[in-house]
Amino acid sequence: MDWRHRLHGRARHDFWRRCRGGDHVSAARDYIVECYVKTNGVQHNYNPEPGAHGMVLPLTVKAQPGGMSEPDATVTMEISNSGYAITEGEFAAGENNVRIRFVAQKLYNDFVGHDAHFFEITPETDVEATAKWVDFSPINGQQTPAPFHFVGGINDMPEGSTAYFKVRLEAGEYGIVAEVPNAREIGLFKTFTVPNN
Ligand SMILES: [Cu+2]
Repeated sequence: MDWRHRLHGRARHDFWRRCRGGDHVSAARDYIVECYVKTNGVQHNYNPEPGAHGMVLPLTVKAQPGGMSEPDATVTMEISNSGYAITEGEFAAGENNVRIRFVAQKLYNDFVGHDAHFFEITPETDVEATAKWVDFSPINGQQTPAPFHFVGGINDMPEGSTAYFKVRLEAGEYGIVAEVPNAREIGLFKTFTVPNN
């Protein structure tokens, strides 16, 4: 999977409502994974003609528990209304097993909520442009090519849930941003340094 093509489930809003209502998933559910990054103004989930975009994938989650154990985490980060906080461990050079706790969640007026997208900061990186790019609602939002190199992350999930992902980092500077309007101004933005081992 190409992480630069972020994947979203359009069904997630329905998922949110069910989770908030305490109606835990007890039957098989169908979902759609989609990419809504834009190229030449066209979102990738759109399929105007054969061979064009159409980055959508239907999938079914079975009701039977998968029996998987909780993944290990080398660093734990919480996302709340006030931003990101590392609560256990730290980012290091090499592979990081990241646990994200969605302590608070809400929908912003671009229909997206708190999430965490990691990008490299080099002397050439325009951090302000990057923080704005991830908001898809402006006409140039999430339009390829991105002004930064995206290394990994996790999309919005319901409040109270926990997500896991792996990210391989080299020593250097990184940023984390949420794809909501004015993310940097409202604090859904953080930078961190990975030291040389
Ligand atoms: Cu795409």
